[in-house]
Amino acid sequence: MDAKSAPATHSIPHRDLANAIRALAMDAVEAAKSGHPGMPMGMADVATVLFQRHLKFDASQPSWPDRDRFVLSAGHGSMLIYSLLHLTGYPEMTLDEIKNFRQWGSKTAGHPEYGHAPGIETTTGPLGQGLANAVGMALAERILNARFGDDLVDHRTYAIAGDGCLMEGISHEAISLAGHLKLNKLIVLFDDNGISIDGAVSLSCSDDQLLRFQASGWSTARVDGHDPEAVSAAIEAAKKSDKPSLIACKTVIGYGAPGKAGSSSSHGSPLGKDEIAGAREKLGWSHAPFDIPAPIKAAWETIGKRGATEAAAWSKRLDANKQKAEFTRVISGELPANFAEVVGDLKTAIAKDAPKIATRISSQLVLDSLVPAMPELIGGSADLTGSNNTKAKVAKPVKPGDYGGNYIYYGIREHGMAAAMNGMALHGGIIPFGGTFLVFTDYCRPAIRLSALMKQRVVYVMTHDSIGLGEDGPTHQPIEHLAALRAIPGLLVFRPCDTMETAECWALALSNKDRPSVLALTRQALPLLRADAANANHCARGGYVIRPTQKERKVTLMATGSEVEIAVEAQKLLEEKGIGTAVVSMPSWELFEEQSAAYKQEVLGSGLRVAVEAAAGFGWERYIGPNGIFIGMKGFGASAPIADLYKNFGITPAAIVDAVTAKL
Ligand SMILES: Cc1ncc(C[n+]2csc(CCOP(=O)(O)OP(=O)(O)O)c2C)c(N)n1
Ligand SMILES: [Mg+2]
Repeated sequence: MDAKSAPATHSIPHRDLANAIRALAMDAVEAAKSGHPGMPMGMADVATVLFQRHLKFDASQPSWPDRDRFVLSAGHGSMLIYSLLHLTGYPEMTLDEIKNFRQWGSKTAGHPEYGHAPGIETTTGPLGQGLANAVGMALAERILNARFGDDLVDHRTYAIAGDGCLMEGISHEAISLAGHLKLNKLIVLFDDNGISIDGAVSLSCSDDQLLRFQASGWSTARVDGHDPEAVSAAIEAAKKSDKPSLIACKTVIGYGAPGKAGSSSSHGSPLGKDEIAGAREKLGWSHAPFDIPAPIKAAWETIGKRGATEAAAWSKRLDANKQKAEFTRVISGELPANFAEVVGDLKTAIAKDAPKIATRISSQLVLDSLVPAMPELIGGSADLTGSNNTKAKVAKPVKPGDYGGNYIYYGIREHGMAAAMNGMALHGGIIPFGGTFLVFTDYCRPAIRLSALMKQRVVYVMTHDSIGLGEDGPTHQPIEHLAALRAIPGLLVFRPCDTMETAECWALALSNKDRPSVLALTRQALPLLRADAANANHCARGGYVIRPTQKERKVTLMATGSEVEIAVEAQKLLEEKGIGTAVVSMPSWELFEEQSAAYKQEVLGSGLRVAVEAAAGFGWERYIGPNGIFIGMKGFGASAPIADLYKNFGITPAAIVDAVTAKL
C-alpha cells in the first residue's frame, strides 16, 4: 500500500482514472442544472493518487473500523467523493445515484451527508467543519490506539480542504489543537487553487498558509497538484512525519474546461454544453455522458479492493484479540452491561445524601460514577475545567504523544472542540462530552447543529446557565440560548432542577445513541427536590408533575432547572391562599413533545398555566397558551450578586404569586 508509484494491477493510465472523476462531475452537475464542478475537476488528480496508492480502505467493507478516514471538508465539491465511491464500487453509490445528483430522495445530496451512503464519513458543506471533524477523528484514532493497540487501531485520517476551509476561523482552532497534540496521522490535502466564489483568493486573503500551519506545529509541503508522482511522494513523506501534515496542492479549478478553468466561473455552476464538449476534447475523454468505459471502471474497482487483504488480516487479529468483546462493544456504541446498575446506585446515594449543590457539581458527581465504568467516555472543556466540572476524579489528561488519558484540554477553542467531538463520535468507539459556558453555545452552534443533523451522540456540558451566574454579567448570562438550542431539530436540551434530575438527564443523554444533548447546568447551589430513588427515570418523559396539589388544581407552574425551586416556593404561598397549584418540572421539551396528548394534558392541567424560566420567553407560548403567564427575562441580564438579579428581574416566588393572583 505504501508504494510510491502506482501499483501494477492494471494498465489504465492515471490520466484516464482522473478524467473519469472529472467527467462524472461535469455530467452530474450539468444534469442537475446545479452544483460545483470546479473543485472535483481540479482535485481529481490528487484524489486519484490518494485512493489508488495510499488510502487504506475496502469498498466492500465501508465500516471496517481500522479503515483510513477520508473527509471532504470542501463539501461543495461533493461530486468528487460521489465519483470516488461510485468508481471504486462502494455499495449503494450506483450510477443512477450519480445521475440523480441533488434530486429528491437521492443519496447524492448537494453536499455530502453522513448516513446517506456508506463511505461518507461526515456531513460537510459548512466550510472548515470537516477539517475540525478530521482532527477529532485523528484524535479518536490515537485514543483508541492507546487502549486497544496497533493490532486493532492503526489508521490515518485524510482531509481535503479548500481555500474556504482554511479561511474560516474554525480552521485555526482545529489546526492549532492538532499541532499541539501532535496528531501525526492526520494529513490535509489543501486544494490550493487560489480561487473562491468572489474570484481570486487575493481579493480577501494574503495568508501564507504553509507558514501558518508550520507555526501551529505542522509539517508542510507544496506540490503541483496535477503531478501524480509529486503528490504521492508528498503523501509518502507526510506519513513519516511526527507532526500532522499539510500538503498544499497547486491546482487549477475546473481543470480541463477550455474557457472556465482557473476561474471562479467553474466553482459553482454547470459548465454548459459547449464548455463540456471543449473539456472532453481537451482532456482526451471522448465517451458519452455518464459512460465510464469498462476497463477504466474495472481499474477503479481494483483500487476499491486494494484493502481487502489487509481488512481480512485485521479481522483475524480481532478474533484473536483478548479485548475483542470490549472493542466490538465500544465500536457499536452499546452502553456497558452494568450501566443501569451504576446509574441506579448513584440515584440511591443521591436520595440518601440529599446534596444541596450546583447542578454543574451534580454533573461532576455523575461523571465520578460513570467515567470509571465507561472508558469510552472522553471528556474535556474549552479551558473551563474547574467551572464546568467536567473532569472526573479518575480522569487523566490526553497529552501530545501520550493518548492514554480520557480528558482533553481543548483550550479556548469552543467551535473546534464541538466539531472535533463530532469527529470523535463519527469515528466510533468514543462518546465525547465537552464543556463551556452555556452562553458560548453560540461559539459552538454550527457544530452542534451538525451533531443533530448527523444524529451523533455528543454531550455538551454547558454550565453557568442563566443570570444565576451573577457578577460576571450580561456578556456571560445566557438569555436566548435555551430557545435557540430548542429550535435545533433533533437536539435534546436538558435543564435539570437538582442532582437527581442531573443524574437522570445524563443517563438519557448517554442512552440516546442517535441524538446529541445539551446539559444546561447551574453555577448556583440547588436543593434536592426529588428524593425518590426509584429506578423510573422521570426525566425520560421530558416533563412531569414534581409537586402535585391536594386541592383542586387551579394553577400549573412549569419551570426548568433552578426555577423549579422558585416555583415550589411559590406553590406553598399560593396554596396558603387556597389556590390549588401543581408544579411541573420540564427538563426536556423535546422528550415531553414525544409523550401522548393525554399525558401532556394531564401534566399541563387545564387551569392557569405559568412558565418560569430565567431566560427569554420565546417558545413558552406553546405550553402556557394565549392566556398564560411567563415569568422570566425580557432583555439582557446585568452584573450583580445573584439575589439582586432574581429580585430585580422579578423572578421570585412573590412575583409569581402576584402575577397569578392578578390573573385569577
Ligand atoms: C461557512 C460557510 N460559508 C460560506 C459558504 C459558501 N461557500 C461555499 S464554497 C465557497 C467558496 C469556497 O472557496 P474554496 O474553498 O476555495 O473552493 P473552490 O472555489 O476552490 O472550489 C463559499 C463561500 C459555505 N459553504 N460555508
Ligand atoms: Mg479555492
